[in-house]
Amino acid sequence: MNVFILTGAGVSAESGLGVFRGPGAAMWKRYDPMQLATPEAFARNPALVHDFYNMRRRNLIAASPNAAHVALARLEAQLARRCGALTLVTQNVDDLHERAGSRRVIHMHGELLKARCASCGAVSDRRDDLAVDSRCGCALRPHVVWFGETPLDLDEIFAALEAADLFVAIGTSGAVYPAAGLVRAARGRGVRCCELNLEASDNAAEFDDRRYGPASEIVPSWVEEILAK
Ligand code: BV8
Repeated sequence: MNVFILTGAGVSAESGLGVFRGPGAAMWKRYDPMQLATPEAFARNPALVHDFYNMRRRNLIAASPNAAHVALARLEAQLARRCGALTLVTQNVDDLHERAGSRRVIHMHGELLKARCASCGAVSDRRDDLAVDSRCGCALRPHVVWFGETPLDLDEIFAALEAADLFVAIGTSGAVYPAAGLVRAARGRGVRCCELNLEASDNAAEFDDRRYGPASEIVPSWVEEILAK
C-alpha cells in the first residue's frame, strides 16, 4: 500500500508551535505571518522578518513532537516492513516529524532550522538566530518558501502522488496552494482521500472520508486502523 500524507501546521499545534488560521492562530499577536512570509517583507524590513523566524526557531528548539508525529513515524516503519511506502509531505518548516522518527520527509515550504545564502542559494544548518549581517560571504535568509515563491521538490511530490493508493491530509486548512490542490490531483486519479483535522478545511468537500478532533488523538487511532487492515 502506498500512502501519501500531506501535513500542515495543525499537526504541530499541540506541540505549541501555533497555526496560521483557525483556532489557535491568536498566538501571532506581535507578528502577522501573512504579511511577513514574503520576499517583499524581507526586502523592506529584514530585521523584523529575522525576528519573526528567530522567535519561531527558538520555540521549535524548545518544543517536542506529539503523539501524531510519533504515530506517523510508526506508520512509515510498518508500511516499509510490509513492502508498502509512506510519502510524507509537510507544509511545516519544523523538524518534529524527523524528531519523532520519520525518515523521509519532504518539506515543500522549506525548513526553519536551515539558512540559505540570498545570493548563491547555498543551504546550511542553522539553529541560532539570524540577523541582517549574518553572512556566508553573502547575506543569509531563512530557508523557507515565502508567498510568491515556488515550493520545493514539486517533481518528487507529484511523482509520489502518481503512485499513491491513499491520500491523507492532516492538520491543514487547505488555504495555501499548490499544497491545497494536491487532493484534487489525487481525486483525479481515483485515489481515496481522507482528511484528519480539528475542523472542516476549506477544501473538505474534496475528501471521501473526514475525521475531526485533535491530531494527537485522531492520528494515532487512524494509524492503528490502517495497520490493522
Ligand atoms: C506559489 C512557509 C507559484 C513560511 C508558507 C489564489 C489561488 C491560488 C494560489 C494563490 C492565489 N493567490 C495567491 C496564491 C499563491 C499563494 C497562496 O496559496 N496564497 C493563499 C493565501 C491564497 N501560494 C504561494 O505563494 C505559494 N507559491 O504559488 O508559487 C507556483 C505554483 C505552483 C507551482 C509552481 C509555482 C507558496 C506558498 C508557501 C508560503 N509559505 N510557509 C512560514 O512558515 O513562515 S505557507 C504557510 O501556510 C505555512 O507553511 C502553513 O503550513 C501553510 C498552510 O497552512 P496550514 O499548514 O494549512 O496551516 P493553517 O494554520 O492554515 O491551518 C491549520 C489547520 O490545523 C486548521 O485547519 C486548524 O483547524 C487545524 N488545527 C489546529 N489545531 C489542530 C488542528 N488540527 C488537528 N489538531 C489540532 N490540534
